[in-house]
Amino acid sequence: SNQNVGKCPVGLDNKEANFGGGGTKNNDWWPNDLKLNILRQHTAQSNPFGETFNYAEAFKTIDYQGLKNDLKTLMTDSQDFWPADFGHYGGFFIRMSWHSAGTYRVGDGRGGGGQGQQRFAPLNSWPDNANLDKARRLLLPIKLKYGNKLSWADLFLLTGNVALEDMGFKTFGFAGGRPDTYEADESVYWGGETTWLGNDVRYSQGHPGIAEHGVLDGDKSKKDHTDIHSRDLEEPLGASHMGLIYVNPEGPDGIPDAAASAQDIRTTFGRMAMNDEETAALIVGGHTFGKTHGAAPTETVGKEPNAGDIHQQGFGWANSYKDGKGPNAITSGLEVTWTSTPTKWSNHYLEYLYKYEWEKEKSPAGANQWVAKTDDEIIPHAFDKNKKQKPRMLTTDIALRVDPAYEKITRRWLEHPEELEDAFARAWFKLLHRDMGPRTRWVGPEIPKEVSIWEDPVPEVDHDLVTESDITSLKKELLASGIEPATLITTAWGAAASFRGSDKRGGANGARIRLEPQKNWAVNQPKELEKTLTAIEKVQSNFNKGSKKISIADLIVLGGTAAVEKAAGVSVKFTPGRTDATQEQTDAQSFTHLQPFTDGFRNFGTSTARVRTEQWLVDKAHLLTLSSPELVVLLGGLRTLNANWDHSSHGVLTKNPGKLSNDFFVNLLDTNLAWKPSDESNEFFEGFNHKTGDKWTGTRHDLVIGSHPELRAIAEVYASADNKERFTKDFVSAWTKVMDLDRFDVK
Ligand code: HEB
Repeated sequence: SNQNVGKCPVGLDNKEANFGGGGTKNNDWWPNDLKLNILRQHTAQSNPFGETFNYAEAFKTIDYQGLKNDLKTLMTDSQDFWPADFGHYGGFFIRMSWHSAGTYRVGDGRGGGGQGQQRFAPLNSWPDNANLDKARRLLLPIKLKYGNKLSWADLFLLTGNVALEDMGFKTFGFAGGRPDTYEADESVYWGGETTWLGNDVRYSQGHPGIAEHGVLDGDKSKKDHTDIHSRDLEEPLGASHMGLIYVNPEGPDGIPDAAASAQDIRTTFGRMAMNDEETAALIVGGHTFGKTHGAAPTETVGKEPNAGDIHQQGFGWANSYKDGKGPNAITSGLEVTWTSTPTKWSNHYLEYLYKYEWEKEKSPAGANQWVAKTDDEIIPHAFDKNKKQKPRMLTTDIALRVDPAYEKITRRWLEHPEELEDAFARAWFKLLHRDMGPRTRWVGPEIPKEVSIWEDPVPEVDHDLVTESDITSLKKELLASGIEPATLITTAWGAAASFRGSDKRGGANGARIRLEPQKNWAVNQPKELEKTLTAIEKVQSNFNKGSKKISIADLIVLGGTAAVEKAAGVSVKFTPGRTDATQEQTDAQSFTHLQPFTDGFRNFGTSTARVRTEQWLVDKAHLLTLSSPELVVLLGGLRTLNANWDHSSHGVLTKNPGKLSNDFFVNLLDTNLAWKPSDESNEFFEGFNHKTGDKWTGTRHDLVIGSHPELRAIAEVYASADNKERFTKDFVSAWTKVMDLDRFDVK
């Protein structure tokens, strides 16, 4: 009999449950275990569409105008379960879109609106996303109507765009094509804090947060202004607190210091790849619309969706203050309406910001906010046509006036609203599309013609592609060009493996490995790279003398592919069609974020302050969209190809370096091999096989393949006597996959 029968199961935690995946688990016993789970997310096992559904193709057939009309109708179709402020949901939906896209951070390209992640924890329950559960639910009828042709990811963003248009703003355009995921993305580091709105971890590595320096507001002698102005937000985070999209609206750590708040804004929006002008445009443009919600103290607000009761059906933040909605809604606890026309595009936000002087006040919920020093009651009430109010702002709004750089920009827009319009349109479009990758992934009738530099554009192919026989002769020339095969391989790898699946930037296309900053990255061995590129250019200029043309980007990949083919003894697929970008088409500063700290596949780099070498390896594999078998086969295979970044022999566990074989696995798993650390760092190791007398060296990248039970299990497959062919086949297909990661033009 079931011992739980008769007990109330509510409140039973997972560890206690004796079925359904309960019990004490590996992660409880060994929290430091290397996790591979991020390499097997979003597979057919969680996705009801399986593997074959092509969302972009489906979106192409949607009734786009019908969809936009439905969204426009919804804007003013106020629903009882969550009535629209001022009779228009526009502001609410803009906030939903912005919070969907705004989690993007350029440091690792993760976050962002590309997967519809706002439906899942933790994002669905972040304090900053309070009540957006209602915004998403308002969209459900439209989602169900358009079904497979419309992902939630696209819908969240398109809705914000349509909201802007419906309120009189001309947008820069819109592109669809973001397929949904069906589980939480576990790959994103949101911070190490265990409390909502905490920031004890993210600032603890650099300058401390001001919280530890006493209260800033009030006694000047007690405060340490230098710290707040220089506190270091850990990479790659883009928010000042756990559970916020960017910064605390009340000011740093809740302290209403607008100048200090500007610093936090600059840092966090910078992590989103926005400069001062883009940042100011987004905040000004966004807060031209809608209002904040803090009718009363927040005690009446219930738990977030992910902690909610089963009968709430995914809703959270139930509010028992009066009817808990409309004029009684409590979201941020702030109570501000910025402009006199919160459902119309205008320049009122800046007009008021500069027309009035501002003083601190507390919202009805007790939060720090600002009110105009005036008797002008010009702001409408969201639900009572007869009520008028004074203009109000958040500390982060005041920051746009007190910070000298933001002030310069916003004063110019005060005089030239058309420049604000242009800046906001562009910044908003960038916000929504930044993580989509090249425009070959974009679909729909509203794609702007104008190409932006942040798209990392590559020229279009303007010539006939090479034929099979051209490819054969070019391979011969590349192999005879005097460049070592191993160098051809590392160069091709270096170009292609700059790709990251998170925001789909990088990759071999564009041949940006020959441009700033990539050509100077240590991992790319700048001096040697220069020689290699010179030799490749020679092959190119010989070939391009004829009627056909080939790009450097194609030749870089073809060189590596030819070398792999020779080393493997089987043919390796090559898909031409890459083009070469210019330095002018390349935002060098923005590309610095793609520089790898480590690349285990080239045996480059070691642990950093917060990340073990092998965790970097898994992280890199995730950015390359590799599965764990692909990680293992590529690493082991590349070692036998002698493809270490610095030509070291770490992990080259073969007597025949340069020949593709499963020797790495065979030798690593040899029972007679014993390793010991070769220095204090515990990063480098010496191996001695007391039976064969072989001596090897290796790094943590190499040894983790033999020590982690799951990676080892895969290594055993590739070491098996009957799997030599499988090994070669799997290596070659993983190699081709990496070479073509950025080829959305042919996928
Ligand atoms: Fe914002 C709202 C904050 C930015 C748009 N905002 C809001 C709020 C807050 C905030 C607190 C309220 C919520 C409630 O409901 O209560 N923001 C903020 C901050 C920042 C921002 C701190 C940074 C500085 N925004 C932003 C941006 C945008 C926006 C960028 C866009 C573009 N918001 C917005 C809107 C709203 C808000 C539209 C309204 C909503 C409604 O109406 O509902």
